[in-house]
Amino acid sequence: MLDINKIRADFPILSQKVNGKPLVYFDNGATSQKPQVVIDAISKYYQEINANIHRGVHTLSQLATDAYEISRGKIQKHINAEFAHEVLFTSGTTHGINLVTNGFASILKEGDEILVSALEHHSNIVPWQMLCEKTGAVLRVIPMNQEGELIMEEYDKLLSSKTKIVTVNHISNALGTVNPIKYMIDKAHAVGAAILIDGAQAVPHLKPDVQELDCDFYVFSGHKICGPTGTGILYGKEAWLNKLPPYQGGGEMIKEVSFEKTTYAELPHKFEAGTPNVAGGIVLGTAIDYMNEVGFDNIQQQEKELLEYGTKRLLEIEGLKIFGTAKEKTSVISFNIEGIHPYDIGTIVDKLGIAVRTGHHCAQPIMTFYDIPGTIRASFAFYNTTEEIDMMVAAIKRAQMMLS
Ligand code: 7TS
Repeated sequence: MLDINKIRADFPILSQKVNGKPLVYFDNGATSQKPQVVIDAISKYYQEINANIHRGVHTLSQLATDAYEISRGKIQKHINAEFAHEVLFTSGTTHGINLVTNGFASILKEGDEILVSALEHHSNIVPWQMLCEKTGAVLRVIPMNQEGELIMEEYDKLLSSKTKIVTVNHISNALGTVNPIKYMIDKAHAVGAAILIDGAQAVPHLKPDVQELDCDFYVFSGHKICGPTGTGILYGKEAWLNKLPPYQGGGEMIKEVSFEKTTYAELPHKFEAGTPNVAGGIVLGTAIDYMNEVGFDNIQQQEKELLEYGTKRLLEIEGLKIFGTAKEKTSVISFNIEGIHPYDIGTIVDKLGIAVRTGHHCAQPIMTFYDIPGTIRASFAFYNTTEEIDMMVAAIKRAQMMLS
């Protein structure tokens, strides 16, 4: 069991007041808060070893390079990648997806098909649409049902020899649905298609095993797992990363440059042009260490309780409807209250110290499916408590009284 008070003491921001009220932070789907070890590691890096990496022979450059590569190794181990060079540092999930779609521009032909799920965040829709525009490939959508689950019979029907790549999130940011990705990966491979898993909302809750999953690409952001903003990871199978062309040209991604011809560096450097976010990459390793110290079993146990308690308490509110009632769900609750715009509730509860997200959550097609302008989303992390849920419920009831 988690010692929740001890965990909360690791996060200085959680003891702050917002608008004169104790902060209740339920916007973890947007970004997680940072523990003191992560905050300290950032200043320690700049105080002690700041230097550019993979270049100077001088001591600081070597220290920074070593720390960066040690962090890559930690992430490799965390997701169980076969090789460290399959783990690419990016600026986040969006960057990782764009790197892959950019690479597929040289692979896809007119009439090839890309399957995208109905549950995606815009960052896993728009880059594929841009790829279709470039190549003449066709985007097909794996539909969802009222519960917010993808319909696997429809997925099976959509798959064909025309399918070149499938893209789906591990967990939906707007509804919390956990998708049956192992099934989807195996089915994609059965027709010879590649598959990308957007793990942005999964890695805060679980440890993905990319070898067991056998996915071709797995992307996530560092800032949602207690790490710094501007960090992220693209895992790609070695064979795919060797096949894809570089994303950006520049320093550090080359073997040799002449005006006649340039040859590219080996993995992972081929995809890491320019000076990277050195501090961020190193500290992402610190964040992953922290999450593992807390323990993913503990994290899941705490979040399961929050999901169950939160669902029960929220449903006590008259006229409240939850969107996303999948059997497999993580600690995200999206809801609306009859006759009240989600934005109005969000604004009032903020005045009472409660941070929730309102709107379409960068997943407009889901809102269109339910024919709603948006939802109020409470997304819980392991450092949240049932007492905080009580505070949110009281604040929502107050907002409801004021608005009706
Ligand atoms: N994919 C999913 C499933 C996400 O939830 C997000 C961010 C992204 C991709 C993009 O990640 P980024 O780090 O590159 O921006 N989701 C959210 C959210 O739900 N609220 O704010 C950001």
